[in-house]
Amino acid sequence: MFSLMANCCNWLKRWREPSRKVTLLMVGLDNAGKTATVRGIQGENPEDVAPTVGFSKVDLKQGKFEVTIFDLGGGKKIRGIWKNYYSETYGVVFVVDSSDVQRIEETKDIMAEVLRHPRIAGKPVLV
Ligand SMILES: Nc1nc2c(ncn2[C@@H]2O[C@H](COP(=O)(O)OP(=O)(O)OP(=O)(O)O)[C@@H](O)[C@H]2O)c(=O)[nH]1
Ligand SMILES: [Mg+2]
Repeated sequence: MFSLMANCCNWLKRWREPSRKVTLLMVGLDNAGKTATVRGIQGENPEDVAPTVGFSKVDLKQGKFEVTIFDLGGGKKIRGIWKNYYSETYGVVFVVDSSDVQRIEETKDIMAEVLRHPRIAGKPVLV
């Protein structure tokens, strides 16, 4: 009985907790599949996506979390903006097109650059 009450109290406590805001970044080379992945997460069709010029922002609710995903353009000329988002992000999703073997070296270099950035080092990373 006591354990049932304790469980109910814990559940009520969690239910009353305010939602937590989490910001995540999607990075990776152009054409890697970042936008397609975000679309998949949203339950949308991941095909026929255009290259991202700048960024696109997506807000999702996942349980108690209000998640904001910044899907950043991966083109060479756009990568310079990535660092502007590093300080506010909780973690990074680095999307790799493993079938694009010709650009694996470039992927490795860019990933290393992101991971050693002082505002990213030590934060959660999903590849
Ligand atoms: N078959 C297949 N196609 C994919 C997959 N992921 C992405 N694509 C396709 O690959 C192309 C590029 O995907 P995007 O999601 O636009 O790539 P991106 O990383 O957002 O590229 P930028 O916005 O330019 O940085 C699109 O035509 C997608 O439909 C996948 O897992 N399988
Ligand atoms: Mg994109």
